[in-house]
Amino acid sequence: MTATIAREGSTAVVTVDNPPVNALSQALRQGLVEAVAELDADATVKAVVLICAGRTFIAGADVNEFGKPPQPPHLPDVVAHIEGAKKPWVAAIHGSALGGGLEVALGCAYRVALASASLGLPEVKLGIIPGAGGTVRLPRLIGPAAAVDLVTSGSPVSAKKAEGLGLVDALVDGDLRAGAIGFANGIAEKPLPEPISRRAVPAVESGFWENAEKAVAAKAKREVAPLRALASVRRASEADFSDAMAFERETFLALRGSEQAAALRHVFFAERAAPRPPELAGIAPRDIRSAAVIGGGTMGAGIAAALRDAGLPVVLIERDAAAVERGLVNVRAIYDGSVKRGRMTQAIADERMAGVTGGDDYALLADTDLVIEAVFEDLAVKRAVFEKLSSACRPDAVLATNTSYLDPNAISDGVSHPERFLGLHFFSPAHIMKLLEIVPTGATSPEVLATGFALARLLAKIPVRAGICDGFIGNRILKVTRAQAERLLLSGATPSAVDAALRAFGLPMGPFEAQDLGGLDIAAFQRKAARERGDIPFAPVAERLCALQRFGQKSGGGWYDYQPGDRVPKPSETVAAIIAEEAAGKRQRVWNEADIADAIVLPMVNEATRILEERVALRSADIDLVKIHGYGFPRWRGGPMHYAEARGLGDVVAVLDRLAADGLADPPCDGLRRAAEAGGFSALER
Ligand code: 3H9
Repeated sequence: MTATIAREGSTAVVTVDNPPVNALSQALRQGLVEAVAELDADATVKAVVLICAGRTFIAGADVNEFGKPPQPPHLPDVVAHIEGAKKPWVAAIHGSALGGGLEVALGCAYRVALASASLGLPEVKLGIIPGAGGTVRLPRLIGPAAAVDLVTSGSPVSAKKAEGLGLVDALVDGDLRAGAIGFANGIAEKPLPEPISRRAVPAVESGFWENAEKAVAAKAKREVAPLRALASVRRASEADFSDAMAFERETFLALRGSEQAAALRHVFFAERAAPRPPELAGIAPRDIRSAAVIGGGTMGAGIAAALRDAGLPVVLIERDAAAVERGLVNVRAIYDGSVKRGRMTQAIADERMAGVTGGDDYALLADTDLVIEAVFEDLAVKRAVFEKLSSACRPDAVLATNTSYLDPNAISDGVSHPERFLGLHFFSPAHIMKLLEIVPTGATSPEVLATGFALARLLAKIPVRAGICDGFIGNRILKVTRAQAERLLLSGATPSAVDAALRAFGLPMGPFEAQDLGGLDIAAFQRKAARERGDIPFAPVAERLCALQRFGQKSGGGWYDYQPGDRVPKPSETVAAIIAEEAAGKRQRVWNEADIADAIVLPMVNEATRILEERVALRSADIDLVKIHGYGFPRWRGGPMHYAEARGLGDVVAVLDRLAADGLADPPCDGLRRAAEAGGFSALER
């Protein structure tokens, strides 16, 4: 039974119990309709409390049902039944009331909530809009402006804020069930409030909708759902209830079958699968109650802040007192920035900072549970750090390297108790970026690997297990992206054309703008190391720019020129001249946006397929998460692997074959051809 009824005097309590998150499955929808009918018919019942078992109120429609034909009773009808009930229903909210869950609550006569609860309509994050009256009832209850915010952002609000908006009638302290029953008893004898569907929408000032449309469009870029959600709220504010409901439902159903919704659903499930690799099921992680970071540069300071934000006390170790001081200043700068941007109060920043201590003596780490090394990318330097850690730390302390290019097996050579060592590859800025590549060595124990995943959960990061190769998953693909971008320059494209094409594809910036922002020197350093290993990196133009000290924005020029104090990229004659020299004698062609995007994105897919075949990544969805959370690949495209599958792997192979024939990309690898024949990458996931 997904909805059961109990009696508390004249109040009935309907308890929804549909783990894990009380999603509105067909059985639950049916159960709610039956509960309304039963309680309407029971003259002893004066009011009804709708409450949920488990960790949350109803978290929405069942996303697993989205690919299938809708089964009756449909949610709008369920909500209408509740709204039309003869007794007042009181939604008692804990955890999250999201999507269809909030729509059910809007059908209730009243809503009460624990202060810790949150309420929202996150549908746009799944590429859809609310489909059971959310866009129609919300403006009637809280006014169009607040409704637009909630519906188009998809972000939930706290119960306290919801109370201020009029979305929640009362906050309950302590026992939600008892508080809700008390509330229900208090309103049981009052006349039923007017159903939200019959209320009028407050008027808006002139120009409101036009301004809202501009603001939403600017934020949504090429995401379809937010503007459609806005249109639905507008319709709800301008048309009668039933007309607006029909408009909302039609839009919901059309978007549900869209490519963007499929991509966003793919990411939704990938994000939930990532923290729980099946091979670690049942393996208990080690306890992490304290942490240390070795190295207080940009990366180390960011990692320290990430650990501290998760509530851990952090020790920052540097070479000497002056370096310790610089490291602490770097951490402080992160918190100052957060205060300035309004992300935290000064008091919280001070409290966080008070939990970060610095020192140059490894003896401070005698009782630390986790140490993350983030020193200079040099094997000898890193090995020296781990030699000291081997003797300074407890034998069960987890030791991690944040290397992005070096081989963790080589770094851990000589570490005592090597089963406690692993790679934890953070992305910069480490306190903000969601991605964490977790890289076990041959010796890492399952328990320590599980600790890496548990840490990711603690830090609210998306963990992806990566095998050992040059650049792991993300940077290995990035190398191909950059090489492709230069190939295009030598065949007739310009940096600004390439960047514009990738932005049009949906990335926040193109590869050349991104290099100018991050600095060309880091990649140059990595290419030097690669050459020393016998590799032949392809970056003819970037090498010449570095030789001219054109390292990007920080040196006043890189792929573009910059005016002093200005970050606006201007096409550079110097760069154009270098490109022309390097391109001399090579076949030139005319590039359009779509062809440029193909010539960058599809070789990424090819390299990612090799990564999958070599089991450097275990699932193609993991690669999607790496690109979305580490490199700005548009979420609404589902990541490169989902994009390739949705487009058709046969087409991807054909385009790569054509590019390869013109010398503009590697031919498709065998794995990609096999996946194309099999109809998907799952054929390569063993
Ligand atoms: C909607 O409602 C449309 C309506 O307007 C119109 C209808 C007509 N369905 O996140 P967690 C699973 S659209 C099915 O790790 P947490 C999830 O896959 C929906 N399954 O937990 C995972 O499964 P597993 C709008 C769902 O405690 C397990 O639950 N609603 C759904 O960290 C635990 O998930 C949303 O978008 C679902 N809707 O966070 C809400 N939700 O264990 C999406 C979760 O097998 N959900 N699962 O891997 C969330 O934001 C979080 O799950 C929540 C709990 C905050 C509720």
